[in-house]
Amino acid sequence: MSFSIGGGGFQGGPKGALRDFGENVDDEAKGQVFNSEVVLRLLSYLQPYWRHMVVAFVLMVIASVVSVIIPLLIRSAIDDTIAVGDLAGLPPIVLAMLGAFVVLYLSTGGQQYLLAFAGQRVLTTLRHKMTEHLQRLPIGYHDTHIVGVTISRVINDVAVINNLLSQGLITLVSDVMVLLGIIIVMVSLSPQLALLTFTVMPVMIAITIWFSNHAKTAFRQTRATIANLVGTLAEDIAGMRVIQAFAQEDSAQFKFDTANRDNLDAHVDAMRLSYVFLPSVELLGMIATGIVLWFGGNAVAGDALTLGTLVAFLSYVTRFFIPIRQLSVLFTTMQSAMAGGAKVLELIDEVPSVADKANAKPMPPIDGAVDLRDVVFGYADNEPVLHDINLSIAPGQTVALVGPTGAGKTSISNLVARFYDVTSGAVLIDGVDVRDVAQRSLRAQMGIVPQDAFIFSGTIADNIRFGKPEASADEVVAAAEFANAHDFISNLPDGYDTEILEGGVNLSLGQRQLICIARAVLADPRILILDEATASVDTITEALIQDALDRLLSERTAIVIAHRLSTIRNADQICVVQAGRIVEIGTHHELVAGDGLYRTLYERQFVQVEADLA
Ligand code: DCP
Ligand code: MG
Repeated sequence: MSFSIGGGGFQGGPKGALRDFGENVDDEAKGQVFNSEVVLRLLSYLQPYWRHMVVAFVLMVIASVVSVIIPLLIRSAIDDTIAVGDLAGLPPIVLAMLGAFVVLYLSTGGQQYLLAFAGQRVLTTLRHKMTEHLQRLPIGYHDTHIVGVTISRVINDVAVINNLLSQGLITLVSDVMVLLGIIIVMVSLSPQLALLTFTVMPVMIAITIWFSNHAKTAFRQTRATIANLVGTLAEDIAGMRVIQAFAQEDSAQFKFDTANRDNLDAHVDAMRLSYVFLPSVELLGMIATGIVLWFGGNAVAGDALTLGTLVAFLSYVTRFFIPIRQLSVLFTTMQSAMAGGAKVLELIDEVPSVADKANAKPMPPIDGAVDLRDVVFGYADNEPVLHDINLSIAPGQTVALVGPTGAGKTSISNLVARFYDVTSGAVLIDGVDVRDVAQRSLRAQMGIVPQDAFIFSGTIADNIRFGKPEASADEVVAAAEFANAHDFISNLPDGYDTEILEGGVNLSLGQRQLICIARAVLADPRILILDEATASVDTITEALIQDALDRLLSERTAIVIAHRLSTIRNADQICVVQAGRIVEIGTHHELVAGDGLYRTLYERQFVQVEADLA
């Protein structure tokens, strides 16, 4: 018994089923390594932990200096004691080395701890900020953004930023410091050997540039493919019922496998680069060591160099390549952090298309008059789906919106709840333009019973008091009684404390509807928007729901996207919507007496049913 075939529901507009989930590919294509705006803004999140960062920085400087000093101690041990046969000087040097290692150990450990401490807190703050903002963003945003990708933003992208802020920047500074320190010490120990070591540098620079360029593409690819994978998975899980119903497991699996394989290929590519690059750096280090050993050995034999200096030098050559290797890996971390950071900031900066005015006042207690005046509205610019809507509802009246699917019924109700703003014209409640008041104060006085009877995980009582968390147990029971839900709830083993699983799957659809009605009853809104569910339930439940709805609708202004004949008949006004326009308005008797769309729809859908029932 339905005037419209299939309903849009309040939660979601039509979402493109087959979309490319890797929406961040284009942005990452820029592959920026450093975006000062992104870094500065992200750094501001570290500000509350500046003390931690300062201490971490100091510890980092200490660790860098100590690590540069240790080979000098070895040199001293060889040249000043072992080589001259004066072993008395050896123990202090060994002790000094031990001390240096302890300092290195403590400073590195402390630094890691402080960075992790601050980094994890920034991560938490960013996630808080993002979800807070997501809640502020209008339904229009959520209707047009892919759930999986948004989740990926809040979880994955934030984690890359954490890598950058906590580890990355400090590693960058410390690597550069160590590198400079080593170069200075090497040059001062033996300029000739230092120059010989640096002969491998051009090759080193060349392969680093090669690696970075390829890594840019490879890592971009891994991130794009993982976004696609998450998106595909999220959609498959959400659509599992349909997949199984149409026995399309194989094609869904194939689609997922394709995404999965793309991700694998991207990772293998990226890893292959590392397999080539890192050993190449290793090899260059070996070549440099060979050069130093050869020329340095000759120099020691010719008394141009002390043995200790040679040993220290060899140690520096080995160390020299560690920061270089780390820096090139860091390079890719920075790239993903810049791309991820830009995405995170974009979300935080997203300007709500439905926003409170600066001087928005709270909506005064609502009496219940609703007026739509010359309303034009479209979801996309220049594509109006509602034209010249004029509708006036007196306080306490029930208006039934009927009409073919896609006519604009849900859209009209979306405007009254201000989920969207009109393109032109105005929606007035008690004569107040809904755009002039604070959204939350407006919606707090409105009740919405969505078509899909959305239930949260938690207990039944939690769900009923969702709109009024402070409600007492008695109030919850009273609301359930009013909504005809009390009987079935009391028959459950745990009654009102029954734990509901995510999506309310352990309740029947009819039970979920009754709970949603109880939720609206408890909130006692002055204006109620009801998207009647079309799903049929058994006749007893149907009667319970009907009875509950009748009581819920009386005494308040109600806009009902109606499918039940009884709701339509009892309505004070029936508003027939077709192709975005109100084509007929009147009571059931008036409209049936006419010969418009209502009468056609009525005869086609209900007369036969009534005859059957008679
Ligand atoms: N529309 C859109 N973007 C959205 C929601 C809807 O472009 N996020 C379009 C689809 C329809 C038109 O707006 O062409 C009207 O959609 P409604 O959801 O308002 O239609 P109804 O509620 O009348 O249809 P149904 O009975 O199927 O729920
Ligand atoms: Mg609809």
